[in-house]
Amino acid sequence: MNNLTAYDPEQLARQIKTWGVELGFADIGITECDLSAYEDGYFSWLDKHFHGEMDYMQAHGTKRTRPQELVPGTLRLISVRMNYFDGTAANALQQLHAPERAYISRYALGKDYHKLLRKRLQQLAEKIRLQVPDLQFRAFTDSAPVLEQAIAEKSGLGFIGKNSLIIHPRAGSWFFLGELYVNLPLPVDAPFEKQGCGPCDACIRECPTQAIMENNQVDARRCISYLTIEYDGVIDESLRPLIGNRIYGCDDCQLVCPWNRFSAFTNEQAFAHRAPLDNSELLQFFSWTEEQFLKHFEGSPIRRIGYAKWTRNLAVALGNLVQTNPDAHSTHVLQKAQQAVDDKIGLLNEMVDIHLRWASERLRIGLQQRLAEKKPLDSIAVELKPIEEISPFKVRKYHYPQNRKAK
Ligand code: B12
Ligand code: SF4
Ligand code: SF4
Repeated sequence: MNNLTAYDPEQLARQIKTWGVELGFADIGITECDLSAYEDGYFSWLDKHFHGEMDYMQAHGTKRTRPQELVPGTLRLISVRMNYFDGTAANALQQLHAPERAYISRYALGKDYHKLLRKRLQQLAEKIRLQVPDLQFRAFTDSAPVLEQAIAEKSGLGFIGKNSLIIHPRAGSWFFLGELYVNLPLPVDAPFEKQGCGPCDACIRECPTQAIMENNQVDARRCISYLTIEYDGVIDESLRPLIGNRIYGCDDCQLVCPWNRFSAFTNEQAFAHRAPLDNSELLQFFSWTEEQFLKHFEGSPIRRIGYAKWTRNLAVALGNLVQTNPDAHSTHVLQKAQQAVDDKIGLLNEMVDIHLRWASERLRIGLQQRLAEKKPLDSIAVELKPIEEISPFKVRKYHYPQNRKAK
């Protein structure tokens, strides 16, 4: 530990921020290890079983809220954020409001972020070690019992919004978080003390499954992100229609957030969208074999969910095609969808089959109704429901980064 005194902490903290930016981080903050203000919130979330089947969220006791229990000797937490919104990807709203198309959350259109962020954090630590050879550190991103949002808020990277995400008033929320736990007594940054949502509650109102509960805690069991990515089982039948065409994750509580007008696009080539992920039809994805799935998703976070859950999610979205407007085009799509769904029943496992049978039945009933109700185009046009009443394919005000057109 001798060398720990041989540097100027103020100067090193400034250098860490400069190096961090050079390594592609959009912001870097430093805080100490006392997360006690967040401990009750975290345990009350667990007590309500809002974590669902994410056992890893409760497996580590107080290690998540007490950094020194996870990494003894830690004195400071360096929090970083990296933008991931790719401004060149197809428009999220258009994809979200076209039920025959597949919506994939913006963070998953490019390469998996875990490796990239950890590598950059490692590089940052190596630069610090050149100045302080006795540096001890651990690098994390979404990979260990770390309370990333609490650390980011305390480090001054943003406030925890009502949607429970870190939001910076000048940078929105389209970024990943990562941390370095270090044994250096660096000066700390001012925390974000003011919650910046004010009277806005757009995310709470717009959440398709009403997953944002009191105290702005997200009940993961209702959240589409959990249901389509983390959850391995049978999705509750009452929630399936609300999922719409979101086949991997969900962004609605960020798309509606006014602070995201101020977010910036990513500069990382790794997060650039891979065609056709940003702009594909459900049936195109559904036609992929397991081999094609594995090939297309090499290096992508989507590969982690496996082919069975991928098929389950697509089955739910195909079953939701019946929520589209009853025009001739969609009737044709329904017929194709039902055939494709029926062809996959019995090929994977019972969990997937339950969703396939559900989709098939909905498509069958939807088709029957449409064929029985065949009316001249004019009368259909008169009877069309306003699209904003058709949940979950809502058309409301969404906020894109302002520089969207600049690229
Ligand atoms: C578990 C998890 C999920 C779960 C649960 C989400 C949740 N809100 O808890 C699911 C699978 C649903 C999920 C979804 C998503 N996630 Co996620 N997820 C995590 C993970 C692993 C842990 C989050 C956690 O600790 N939750 C526990 C609860 C208790 O935390 P909380 O609600 O924020 O509560 C805190 C405070 O609000 C406060 N508090 C809570 N209740 C109360 C009550 C009172 C009275 C008070 C005073 C305080 C208080 O204390 C709590 C502790 O800090 C983190 C990575 C990490 N290791 O931290 C990523 C992380 C939060 N996820 C991330 C992302 C990007 C997403 C998605 C956008 C992905 C997508 N597009 O589908 C969605 C967004 C959904 C949403 N609105 O949260 C990013 C967020 C980046 C950012 N800008 O903040 C993270 C940080 C991953 C990363 N490294 O970048 N996620
Ligand atoms: S990610 Fe989607 S389902 Fe989850 S809280 Fe946000 S809007 Fe609701
Ligand atoms: S949508 Fe409104 S309430 Fe929700 S996080 Fe953004 S500012 Fe806060």
